[in-house]
Amino acid sequence: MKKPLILLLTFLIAGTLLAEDGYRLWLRYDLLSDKTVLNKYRTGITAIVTSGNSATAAIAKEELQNGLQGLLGKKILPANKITDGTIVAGTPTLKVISSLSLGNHLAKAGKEGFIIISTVFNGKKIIAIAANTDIGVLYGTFYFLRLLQTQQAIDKINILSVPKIQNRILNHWDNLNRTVERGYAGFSIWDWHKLPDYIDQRYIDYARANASIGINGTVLTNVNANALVLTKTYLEKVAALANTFRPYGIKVYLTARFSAPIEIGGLKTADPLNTEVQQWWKNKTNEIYQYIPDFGGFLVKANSEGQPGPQNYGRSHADGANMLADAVASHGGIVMWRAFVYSNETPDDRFKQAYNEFKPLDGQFRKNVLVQVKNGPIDFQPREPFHPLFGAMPNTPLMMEFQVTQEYLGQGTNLVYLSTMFKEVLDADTYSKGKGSTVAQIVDGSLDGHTISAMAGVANIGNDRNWTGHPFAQANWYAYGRLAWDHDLASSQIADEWIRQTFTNEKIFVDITKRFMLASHQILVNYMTPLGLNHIMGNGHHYGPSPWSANLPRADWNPVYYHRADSAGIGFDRTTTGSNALAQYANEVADRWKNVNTCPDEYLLWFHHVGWNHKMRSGRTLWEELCYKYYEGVDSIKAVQGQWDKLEKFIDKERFSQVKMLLAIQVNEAIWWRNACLLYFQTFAKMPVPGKHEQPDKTLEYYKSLRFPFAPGN
Ligand code: GCV
Repeated sequence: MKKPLILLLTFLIAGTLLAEDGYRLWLRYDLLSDKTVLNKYRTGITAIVTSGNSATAAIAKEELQNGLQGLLGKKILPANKITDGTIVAGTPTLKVISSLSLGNHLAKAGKEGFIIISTVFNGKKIIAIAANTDIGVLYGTFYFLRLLQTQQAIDKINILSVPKIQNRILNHWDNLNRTVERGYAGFSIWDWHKLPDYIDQRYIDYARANASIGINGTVLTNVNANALVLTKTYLEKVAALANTFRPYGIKVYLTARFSAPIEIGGLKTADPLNTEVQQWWKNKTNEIYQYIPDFGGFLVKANSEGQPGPQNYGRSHADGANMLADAVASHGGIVMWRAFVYSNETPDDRFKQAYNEFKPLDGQFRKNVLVQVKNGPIDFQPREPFHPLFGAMPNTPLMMEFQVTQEYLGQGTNLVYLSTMFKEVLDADTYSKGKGSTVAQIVDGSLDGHTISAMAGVANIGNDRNWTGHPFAQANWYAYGRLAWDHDLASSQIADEWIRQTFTNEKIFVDITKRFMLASHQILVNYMTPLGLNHIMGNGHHYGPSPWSANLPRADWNPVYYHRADSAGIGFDRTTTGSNALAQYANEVADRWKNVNTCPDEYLLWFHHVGWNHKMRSGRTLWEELCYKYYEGVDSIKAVQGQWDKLEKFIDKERFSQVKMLLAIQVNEAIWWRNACLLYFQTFAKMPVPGKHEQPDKTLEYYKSLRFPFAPGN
């Protein structure tokens, strides 16, 4: 081969290897750029000693070796002897760990927690990553590598980290035909057709990524469930996935279609009080556990949006959940029963319906049932007040359901960091047991003394090369996992870690990116649904604005049901003069929100029908404020676009230009939202958009005419 050709090939291969296609997520382990930090690490870390023979222990060891080699640019070898700078990662089966007198701390670490401590053993300076179990060691290893990736000092570490929530779960809304409901990152990563024989490397990398942020469960299938997944053919496939995930500490769960006894069992009924039905579920569950001995349990959407459920037989949600709970109980399984219910036929505010149905059932569920509640009362809107069920069912473990996929938050094209939104809900004070009764304390079980706890995040993962479509959507997967482990973490810390690991430790890049990530949720709310507007998006696919929609078959699917704009004003009166949904909250919360003058601006139109000329805190009228917010949203995202352009030199070309193109789309979509909504609401307010703003350049008719028959995720 001629020299230039060899050179060209070498260049091409190197180019391919270096391509940043986003596949490596936050686990890139590239050589650290800060030479001072690098030298410190290189002298401070000399060898590793690990324990255990399990697959999990082997993964921890490999992760540590690979991570150190990548970050430090040198091989750190396993040793038999402790020397200065040894990293000892293991359980008390390792003599070094047992002799460190970590007893008390280890007792607190429980089954999954870990300790990382820089200490001295036999006169040698070491760093110990200690845990009671191999999975704890793996979590600690990831944590330690994160410290290095983010260039933290390691000479005086003393960390005890224990998950606050037991079951930290992803919910995949993945169908057996590989489409993903509300998925914006391609098709499902589960290749059902090739399973169980073909184990895609992605399954392993998925498990590793989840373990790195502490996620320990995955519901493989859509809550709009297909009973076929419970048949032998599919259970073999599920078992293959479960086997792949197990060493990473991840349990598999399935969605149970309530009518499965009829559809795949040949029974005439699925009535939960029918003994044949009960027996069918027991047998089915026993069969599942034969395939998957550590099967986590079932997630159920029942009597909601057309899904079958116990109410088809005049039974309650508790009857349905308890039947399944009895079937999995002896195997240690749980049932996650969703509270996302509302009915068009019920002549009451949709906001109130889940509470009305579930609160009376408090205390009636079996011990292994968790009621899974969305963060807000309607449906993952850009901003919702916390769900009134949090605080209303002290005798039932309530789990949080967040939506990580951005169904209502810009789908595949908008850069929105969701951690601030998650935190807003977790930190909300329900006052259910006096001041300081936060949603987080209800979810982690500490407020009401529950022994099981869980959090679910509707996954944003697909088979796109970079997993999540938008490069910044990876941050939402990451943030969800980190918060499920520790809901006290600050969104800024999570963003900081994620940016440094995913892109670079360069200070300017980190500072600027972090700033706009932290602002991004409010920016989106401003240009989509300011001041408490909600559910005004396109029909079915939920893409783009459509506040005028009024012709869907169900009143509670129409945007006009939610914003209630008329010549007098806009917003949903949920005070005593309206639906009185506020009565579902503790007095302290309701009292603040029921008064138009004390209700925070961000929730105003959630609870009040407000006159167009109402004076806001800012001194502007409501109409002016609405215009102001929409314009502020667009201006802010344009500013983000400008900031991103300045960051080009700090990162790779691929991801830089992907984000640049997506931001251009986002700016256009923000302008679309602003113009379409203001032109429409103006037909009621009958006032001009204040003059200093650039005026909409298209007509309302134009915006109304737009159609998106193939919008993704629908
Ligand atoms: C899985 C919303 C979504 C549906 C989703 C449903 C749910 O209505 O638009 O796609 O169905 O929530 O959470 O069950």
